[in-house]
Amino acid sequence: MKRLILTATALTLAGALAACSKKAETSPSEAAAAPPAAPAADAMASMPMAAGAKMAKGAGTVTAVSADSITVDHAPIPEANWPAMTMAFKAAPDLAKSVKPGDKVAFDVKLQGGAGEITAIRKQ
Ligand SMILES: [Cu+2]
Repeated sequence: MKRLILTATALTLAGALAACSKKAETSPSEAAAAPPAAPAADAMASMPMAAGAKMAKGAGTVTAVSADSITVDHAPIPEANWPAMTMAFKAAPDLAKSVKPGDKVAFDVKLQGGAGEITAIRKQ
């Protein structure tokens, strides 16, 4: 009889541990992928591009342009925690075509995973 109780206790513990580790697996990914308000799975399925992305504004001088990128010597961007620097941003071909090295510009940038994509750019 005693042995039976011990076995039952062991099974209960194993079940509790399994539940624990399952919970631990889901928490970090939810925290990393979803903004606080988003109910993870649904929001991510309907708008994958928006997950974790953040918009910011920048200003600077264009130093180089390629078919799908714009390099800007930009002022600090507090939203991204970036100091002033020269860096290449991904940009749609139409946007890249609209500027040339030497242009002073203001731009909107979508920040995601430490990279930035220019979504709008205006000469100043
Ligand atoms: Cu930068």
